[in-house]
Amino acid sequence: MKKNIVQKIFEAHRVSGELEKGDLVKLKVDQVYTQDASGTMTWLEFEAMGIERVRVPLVVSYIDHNMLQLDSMNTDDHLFLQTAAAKFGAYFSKPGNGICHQVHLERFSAPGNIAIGTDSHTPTGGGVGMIAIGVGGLEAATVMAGAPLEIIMPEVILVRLTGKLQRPWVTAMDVILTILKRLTVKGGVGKIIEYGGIGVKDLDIAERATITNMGAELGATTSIFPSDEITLSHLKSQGREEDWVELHADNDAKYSEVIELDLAGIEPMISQPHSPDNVVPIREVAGKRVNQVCIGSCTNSSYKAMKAVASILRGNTISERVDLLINPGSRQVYEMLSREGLIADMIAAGARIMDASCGPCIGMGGAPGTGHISIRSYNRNFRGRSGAGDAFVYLASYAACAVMAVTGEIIDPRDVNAGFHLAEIKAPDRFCINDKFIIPPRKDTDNIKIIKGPNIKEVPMKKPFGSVIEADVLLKLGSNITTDDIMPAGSKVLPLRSNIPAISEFVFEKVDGSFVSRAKEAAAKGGGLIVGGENYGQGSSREHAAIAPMYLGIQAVISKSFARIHRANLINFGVLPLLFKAEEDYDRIKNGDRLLIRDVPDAVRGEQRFMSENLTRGYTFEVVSDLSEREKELILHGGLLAFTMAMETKSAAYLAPTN
Ligand code: MIC
Ligand code: SF4
Repeated sequence: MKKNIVQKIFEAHRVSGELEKGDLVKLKVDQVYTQDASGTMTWLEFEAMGIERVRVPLVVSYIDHNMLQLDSMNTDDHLFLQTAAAKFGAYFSKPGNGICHQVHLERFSAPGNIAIGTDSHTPTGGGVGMIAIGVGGLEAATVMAGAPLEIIMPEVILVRLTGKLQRPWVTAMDVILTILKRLTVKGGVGKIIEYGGIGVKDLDIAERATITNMGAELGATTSIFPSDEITLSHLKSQGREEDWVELHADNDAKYSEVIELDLAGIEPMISQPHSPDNVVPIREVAGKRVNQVCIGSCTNSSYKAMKAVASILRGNTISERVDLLINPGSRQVYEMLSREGLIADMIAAGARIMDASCGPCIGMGGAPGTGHISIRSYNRNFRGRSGAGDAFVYLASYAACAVMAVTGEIIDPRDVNAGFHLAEIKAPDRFCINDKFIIPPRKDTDNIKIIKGPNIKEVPMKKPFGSVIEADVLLKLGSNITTDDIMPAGSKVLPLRSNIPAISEFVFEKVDGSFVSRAKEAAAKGGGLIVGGENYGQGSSREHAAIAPMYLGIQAVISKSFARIHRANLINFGVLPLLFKAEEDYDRIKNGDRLLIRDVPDAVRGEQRFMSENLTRGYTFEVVSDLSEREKELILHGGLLAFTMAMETKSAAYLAPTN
């Protein structure tokens, strides 16, 4: 049978299941990585499972998100993560080494491997032909404990690239923004996007990684490129050519859909507030005054991107009204730019150079001013994510960002008459390799003590369901609700990631300031319910968007559809993801209605149809669930952790070593 790349990698890793769309597939995992914002919970969960050492060939714990040290909380968490990595057998990437996805791409990504990461942009690794999937922390902890990864087989679609990018002002960012415009933030749900066609040869690894990174914004399970000579030269330049395997789809391999994209037709694009798919050609919004420009993030902070930015800024001065913030993606990138004098070019132009970290992308500093326009080379522009609720965040390529920092207005770089030079940049033959701060796993772990600061609290668990759920609808929401809406990030909230009681005070803070107090009142009367539209929980992998509502007493979310990672997180923490059987029932429910959902455990075990009643308005309706057999077990136990801990031996079915 002719196979696509996804089928080839899945087959080589299959533990069980058919590779047919909708089937439950269990896969052996080669690599797991965590980052600090989601990692504290993940490692606490791993510790709670009582396993002595990770049972996956490669595990890396990165520090990149919670880098502001306003008090002792983030620093304490870093020490916890460092000591946990030492104790449990993971590499530890110190603060300053860079953004997990960029560092992983440089130092660990391997074609043909399967990696999971506790961050939604893990698919960045698809740029080198690796299946890289973002998951919730508990999912990752379970895999680190030796369980296979379980996923419902997505459909595989092909994006066939033809032509060449018309350089110099069109970049890979414009490619993925064009795809987002076409497919929207829901367009990739339930899908893996495979890239192919002759145009692939025109894209280097940094460009491919930008495209797979932002596949997360399409809602795709992951995205992947072939592994070819370009992949080989990337690995060679990182001193890792032994990790190379060639990977191509067979001629006539089958896909559920084929999308044609001519690279030559792509022009500079921009995503307008407040959704990454709100994309137009830059020319359509030209002329608006710009207050802030931020360049970096896991989408656009490679050596190539940064070198291009330096070449644009060299000899120029940024506009008086613009604040320009630049985060190199990794220590490797930062060191190389510094040695070549490129940081000096940026500084001379007026840029502020920040840590090699996520920074303003997750509201860790760099918040725009009131009502300001911020242009960012990042991947998400959800309202409030920047730290300023009324700011207008646009997303564009690093090249367009650099130009706009100088002009002080939104402009298509092709329309700037003179004064800008964008050098043609080739990936170097050899990157500067310095792994001294990626601390390898220790063998002698007996005397290692895991150090926990006072802000680190235990992982809470949910009680299993009684026979009915009788609860109030605490919040009715529209479509495309993000995890940033549910559980905000930013400098004030992120340090509380290891403390669920404290972080739960911020649930839906930016959407409805009285949600938490209503939830607390409701907790005494059977808990609460949330009603959502399509694609509930899109965006990040943060399981806090499930744990904190659970902690506040949320029993179920009833929605038209769910984003993949968030749905899994709800189930992992024992919250029922329910679907409206009839669309009009969504319209009929109002905020504050009291609902009765009958025979919950029986319905979960049986046909997953839940007879429900709106006690406030006096009508009955049906909601359903689509839980797999495993998910049913998890829900009935109150979640994955409760399930795992309820098992007599830690090595029963779900933790059976797979390697
Ligand atoms: C994000 O970009 O939203 C984050 C912060 O990286 C999240 C992870 C988290 O919230 O810990 C993600 O993308 O998964
Ligand atoms: Fe960090 Fe932003 Fe990338 Fe998330 S999207 S990993 S916050 S740089």
